[in-house]
Amino acid sequence: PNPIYRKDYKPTPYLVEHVYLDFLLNEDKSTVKSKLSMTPNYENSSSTPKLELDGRKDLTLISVSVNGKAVSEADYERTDKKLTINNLPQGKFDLEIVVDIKPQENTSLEGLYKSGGNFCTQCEAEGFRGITYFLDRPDVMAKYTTRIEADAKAYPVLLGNGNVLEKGSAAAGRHFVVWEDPWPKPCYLFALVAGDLACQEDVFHTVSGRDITLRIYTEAKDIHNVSWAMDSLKQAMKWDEETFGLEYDLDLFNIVAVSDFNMGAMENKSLNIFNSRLVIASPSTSTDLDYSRVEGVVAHEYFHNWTGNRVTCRDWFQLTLKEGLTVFRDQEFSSDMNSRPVKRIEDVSRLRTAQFTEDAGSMAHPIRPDSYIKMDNFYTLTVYEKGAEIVRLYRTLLGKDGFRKGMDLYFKRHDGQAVTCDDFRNAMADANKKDLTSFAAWYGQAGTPQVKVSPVYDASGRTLTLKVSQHIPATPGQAHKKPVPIPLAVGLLASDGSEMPLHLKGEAGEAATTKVLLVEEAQQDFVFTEVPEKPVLSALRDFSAPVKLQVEGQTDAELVFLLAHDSDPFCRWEAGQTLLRALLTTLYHAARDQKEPELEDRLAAAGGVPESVTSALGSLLTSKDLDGMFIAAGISLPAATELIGDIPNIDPLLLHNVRKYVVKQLAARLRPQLEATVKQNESAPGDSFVPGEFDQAARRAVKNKALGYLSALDDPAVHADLLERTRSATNMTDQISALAGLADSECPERKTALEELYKQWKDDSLVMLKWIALQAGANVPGNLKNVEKLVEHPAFSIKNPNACYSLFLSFLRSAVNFHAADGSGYKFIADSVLKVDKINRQVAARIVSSSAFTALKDYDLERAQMMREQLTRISAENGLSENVFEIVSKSLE
Ligand code: BAL
Ligand code: ZN
Repeated sequence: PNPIYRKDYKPTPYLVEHVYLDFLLNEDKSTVKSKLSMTPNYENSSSTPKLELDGRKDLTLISVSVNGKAVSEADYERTDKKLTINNLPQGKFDLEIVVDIKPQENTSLEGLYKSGGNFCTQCEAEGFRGITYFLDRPDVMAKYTTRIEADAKAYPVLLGNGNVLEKGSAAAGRHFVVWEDPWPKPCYLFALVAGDLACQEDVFHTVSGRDITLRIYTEAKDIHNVSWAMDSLKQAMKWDEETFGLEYDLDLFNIVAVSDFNMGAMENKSLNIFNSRLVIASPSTSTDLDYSRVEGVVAHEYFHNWTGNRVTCRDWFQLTLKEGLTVFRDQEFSSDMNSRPVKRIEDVSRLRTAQFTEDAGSMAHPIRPDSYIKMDNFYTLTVYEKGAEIVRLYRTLLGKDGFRKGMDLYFKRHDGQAVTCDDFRNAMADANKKDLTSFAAWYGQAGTPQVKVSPVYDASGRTLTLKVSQHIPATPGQAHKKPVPIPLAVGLLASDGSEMPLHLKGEAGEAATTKVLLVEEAQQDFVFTEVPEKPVLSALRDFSAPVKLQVEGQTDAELVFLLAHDSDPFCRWEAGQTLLRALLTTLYHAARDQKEPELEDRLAAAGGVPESVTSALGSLLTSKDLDGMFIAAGISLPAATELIGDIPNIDPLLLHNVRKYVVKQLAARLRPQLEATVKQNESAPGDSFVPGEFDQAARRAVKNKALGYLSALDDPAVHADLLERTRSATNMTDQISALAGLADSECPERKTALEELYKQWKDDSLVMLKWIALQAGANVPGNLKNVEKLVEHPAFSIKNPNACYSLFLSFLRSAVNFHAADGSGYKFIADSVLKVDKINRQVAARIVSSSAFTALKDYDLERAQMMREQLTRISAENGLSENVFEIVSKSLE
């Protein structure tokens, strides 16, 4: 397969003004008739350019005609991917194409397919070409009219984009609806749903006084569990009006939940289609985390109506233009709805545990990639999460008002257009009269910048000099990098824990207690004056840039001090994490080079867990001024993936065992405090679960985190308590947390709890996903045989993306079993990828790209070699998808 390059972008020679689609949906085959009003987009010339339409080989072409006249076979060519039409007339013309498709056989879940007996679509990025031949690229924006016809009994609900223009009956018990979308859009935003669905309806009054009808559709059994999604939608609509002055632009907004969906959800114009796990929520089946995800994703898709739909991307390389910006918007929304510090910590954790790894592996790419083989492989954490961090940089530098001015100008200039990341940056720059040219480097370079800060205090001159340097490691295809502009937010703490007023040399103005330094060079000094005593530096406040920070000479005592006193909640949390990362690294190194005595004894001999760390975490745990969510995050150990890459040729099993040792030590020493925490945060009998109620959720979070620590003690009394909790829990957060506490122990309670949960929830597919994930990710030695059995279990279906993600992605997180020394875990994943690839290439590609296979050079030589063997085996497979090929071939380079 050939890569597509960003530098090769060319406008299309033809545009489409209007698209008329007629879908005749049937069980054996469905017919799609399209009528396209084409307009020339080329320089006048005597001959007309050829029209190359995208398509898939499973389209059965029935007819092509231009201006009502059949195109002769001599005037068009077909390949597996294109329909090329020659000798077109000058000026505007109508093109009519009829194809047959078989949605019922479409297991890729791209284009038109069936889920749970209903028809639905997924067109982003390039699914529309599986429905009919078209200019399937985002810079072709057209108005759509869609007629949908199907059997009235089997498919009473027929949904499309926009407003209903007409509806009625058709012959043989069929019916039809015609939808018209007045807003021009690219075809990736086209959607259709036909099914037997229940509906919950509500209304939103806009700021200008219009009433918008809101409808959520699900299978009948789930419709009573959509209130949270509906409330989230209304909150998001209100927030976007208040925060960005953005009002909804149609009279109807539909959400449909389907159970087979590759992504989380899709922002099709006025007809969002959602993975059911991000719509359906009830206290007994959904965790607090599920609730917050539903809230965030419902908002995210709604926000796309402006950032993505009204202003879209010129080409797919610009994906972060809409995704980075919309993730930033949903993060801000969730921060305003809940706890801002906790949301920031969650987002940074996700970035660090997964995006930093991606940015250091074989698939590393800039937020605006330069090339791709399959665009589907670039819906990544880099494009989304790092992209959001880059948007946040503008906000940090320009302030809230400056950022809003930039957004206003962006919409003023580009509403109705398909544009680039440069257009966004220019709007930010022009609205604020700032030169932001250097920010282009963030869009073009992959890799996580490593920033070093050396604070030098001069007591006689009362100055503090921060010597700052930055370095971006080489990534595939990019050996040398230039510096990027890094806003580095800093504060200085006095010995009593108070914040010093900051005076930056060469800068006038009010002395604030947080200062944003703009680091633009490879090395730069910043001097603070009037610094009365040697301060403790608090750096990268609120995680002001997506970088890895190292403060030279920082002592454990300073970190403990920051953990106790920093006024910046992110830095307070980060101090604890830095302390723990250093501890894990030290212990890992101490244990690595010897085989004897037993690991625990070696770790103890190396100093074990120092009292200073234990007491710092103990103070956090018992703090009265912090909420439970923050405490839970504060006492959590950094994920193993945060250390992989920093420790060369890591042995993942040893790291896992070191982590386990630290958890057990902390649990043993802090047992009284942990037990007290559990007791203080138990919900009182009769307390009812209130979705979105922060205090309740915070209490559950810290209680369950404490129980998680206690479970590491391998104490039969704790196991019995956890089993009892799985039985008596009144909400899924508590029930699944208790089960998770048992999942890694080889105790009899584990088996009982798993069996009981299955019995209780076997008819609820969303709970079954949790049940599968817990077992697949367990670190019980020899668990692979259980995971292999799970693949055959009735609760699992290899055709369902959610089930695959729950099983295979969770298995990838099991250090003990995925990284088993005999390579059996690697083989299992390779076998599974090959199996899934024949059904659903996007899901198969996601499994490989989430695996350590893409970072095999970070692992010990034996494991790296075994991973390479499995990748080679996958790459040799006949008929391998381009999706999997791209990831595997890059990982083998
Ligand atoms: N556009 C694909 C799904 C999402 O990011 O909203
Ligand atoms: Zn999105």
